[in-house]
Amino acid sequence: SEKMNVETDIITLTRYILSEQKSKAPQASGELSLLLNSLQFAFKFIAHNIRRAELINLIGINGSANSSGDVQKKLDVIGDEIFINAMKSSNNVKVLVSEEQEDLIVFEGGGRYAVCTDPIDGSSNIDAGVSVGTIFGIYRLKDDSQGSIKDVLRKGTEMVAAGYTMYGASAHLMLTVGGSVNGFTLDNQLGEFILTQPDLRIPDKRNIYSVNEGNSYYWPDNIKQYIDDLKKPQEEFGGKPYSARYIGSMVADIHRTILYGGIFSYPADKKSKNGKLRILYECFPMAMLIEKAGGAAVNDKGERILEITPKSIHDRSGIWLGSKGEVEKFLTYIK
Ligand code: AHM
Ligand code: MG
Repeated sequence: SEKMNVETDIITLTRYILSEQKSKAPQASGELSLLLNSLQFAFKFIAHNIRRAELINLIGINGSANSSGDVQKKLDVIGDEIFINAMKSSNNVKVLVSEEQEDLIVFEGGGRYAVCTDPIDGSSNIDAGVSVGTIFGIYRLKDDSQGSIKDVLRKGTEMVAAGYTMYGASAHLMLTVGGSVNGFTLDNQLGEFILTQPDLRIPDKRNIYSVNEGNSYYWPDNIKQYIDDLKKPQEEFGGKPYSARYIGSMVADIHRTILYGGIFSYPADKKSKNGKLRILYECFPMAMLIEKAGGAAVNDKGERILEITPKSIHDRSGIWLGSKGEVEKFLTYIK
């Protein structure tokens, strides 16, 4: 008979979620597991549409205008709709905050969780084929909550889970449900996320910095000084200076930072007085992932990002995150 080298006992995301629930919270109702299952459906559906959109753009599958003359929806709108529908039908989400929605959404019925998301972050990069992603953070509602803005205007330390899915050559999901960080890769043929990077740890140091230096004219002096110093030969890195790496798509820049180490930043400056990145669905989930992987995440004052309490759902913050040693070096530049 034919012999094949096939792994027959792979760990899918569903299997991982169920075994986590069994081992860490045997008494749990399974609501979070069901919610995570709805999330993974949203990721697959968005990934599918991003792949299709690339083809449609390149070879014009539908022609420039479709036959009924409908205006074709932009990918961020499609992503937002997919996400909202998946969360609504999961029956376990009461409150949803989306970058694409000015107000929070409260679902009738709903469940015991609040989800904050940027459904397609970095969408300005899509036409160039650069990776974009979905970022998400999850809170459990307080026992007496009926579902309101109070459920999400909380410290990041109160999140029960967070992560992102990056849509590149394949879709990569990085997830923490409070313990370690695990990486999953979508097998398109199987339609399953497979555990490919268990218990990810970010390197303690690495000579890579990731920031939009085009804004440096507007930076305060201490940030200019810090970045200038990184360009000098570094004794601890064999005399080499830092390398600059900036994709301009947060998920892709954070993905590299988790895997290789280094520091990523989007500071506040004279032009963007509160920074650019949003606390609830950009800064918090990435900060939780980075911390759970052994790194650090602070704001421009050097305060821990996850200790901030946002005042409104679209609040922004300056952010510095990555390898612990790199964030500590940055902190020495703050008076
Ligand atoms: P968006 O939510 O409008 O897509 O903006 C967020 C993106 C991040 O992915 C990325 O880190 C940042 O904006 C890049 O901004 P800039 O082009 O100013 O460097
Ligand atoms: Mg965004």
